[in-house]
Amino acid sequence: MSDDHTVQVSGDASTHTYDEGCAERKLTLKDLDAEKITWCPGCGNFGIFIAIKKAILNLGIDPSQFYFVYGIGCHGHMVNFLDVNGFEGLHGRAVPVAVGAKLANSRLKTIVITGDGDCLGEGLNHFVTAARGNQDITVVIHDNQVYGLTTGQTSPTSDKGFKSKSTPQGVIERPVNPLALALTSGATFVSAGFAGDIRQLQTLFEQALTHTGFSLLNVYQPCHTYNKVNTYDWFRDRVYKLDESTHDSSDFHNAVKLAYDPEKLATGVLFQAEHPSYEQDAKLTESIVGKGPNKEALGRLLENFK
Ligand SMILES: Cc1ncc(C[n+]2csc(CCOP(=O)(O)OP(=O)(O)O)c2C)c(N)n1
Ligand SMILES: [Mg+2]
Repeated sequence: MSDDHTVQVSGDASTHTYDEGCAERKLTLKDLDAEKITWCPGCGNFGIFIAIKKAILNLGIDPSQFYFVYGIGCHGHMVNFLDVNGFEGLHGRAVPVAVGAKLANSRLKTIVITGDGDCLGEGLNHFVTAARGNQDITVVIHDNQVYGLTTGQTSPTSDKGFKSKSTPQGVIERPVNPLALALTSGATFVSAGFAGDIRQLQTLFEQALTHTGFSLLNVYQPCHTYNKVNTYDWFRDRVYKLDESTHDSSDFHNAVKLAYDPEKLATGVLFQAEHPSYEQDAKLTESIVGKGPNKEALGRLLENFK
């Protein structure tokens, strides 16, 4: 440990320091592994998982400063695989749990790992409300266009006409567009990545985490087992990277246009804006964790019940 209490953390390619004030330790990708992974071979979840672990090491932030909240689904099984503080609650309720955790302990980097079904079906209202509030959380949607864990029903992002065991004649509704929904709900960082491009995903995750306010990383993710249409090849034919030197991420209307491109899937940061987060606007940026109860205020409250 050096004089200024910095601790060496080594990623697989580089070394970083962070302020922890405890014994020296070196972290590697393996240190972030918990239980044996049970996702199907070829699942897009692997790419997202590796990108997130690499980002944690690369950012050089003590893993104890992250708080992951998981939805219910194959994606949510990451709670068992990533050895970082986490909580898995009710289906569709990951976003409000994360919002509550962030309000209670504003120091935490609070991340939601959710699915297209969890976030945009069961949890849709929470997603919109948190984006409207510009709550300071990062939402990663594992968008495999199917309900994976329950063995392949249609999800809110399944394309019109998609045939599954729940829609044998094809989906009638048109899909929810997560990017456009986030943009029009007030999200201040809206990005998209592809589970087959770990390097770009890592960068996007790091950018989303360092943004103040509501950030979305929507990941185009093949489900090798239950979605035989939106495969790695299908995505590779459609995804392209936004050119950072020419793309103006402050142009809201252009971002909406990109989100609705019927042919191609833009990846990168579609939109980013600086606005006060909910916590900043409501002056709730001081963590209440570790403070203990305000006995005076509590006493006044209890007086009302005498
Ligand atoms: C209230 C409730 N409704 C339904 C279920 C059943 N269920 C579990 S996972 C799931 C689908 C998850 O789909 P998605 O969020 O896309 O995750 P994936 O498995 O594709 O990663 C459903 C419907 C549940 N557990 N709880
Ligand atoms: Mg899904």
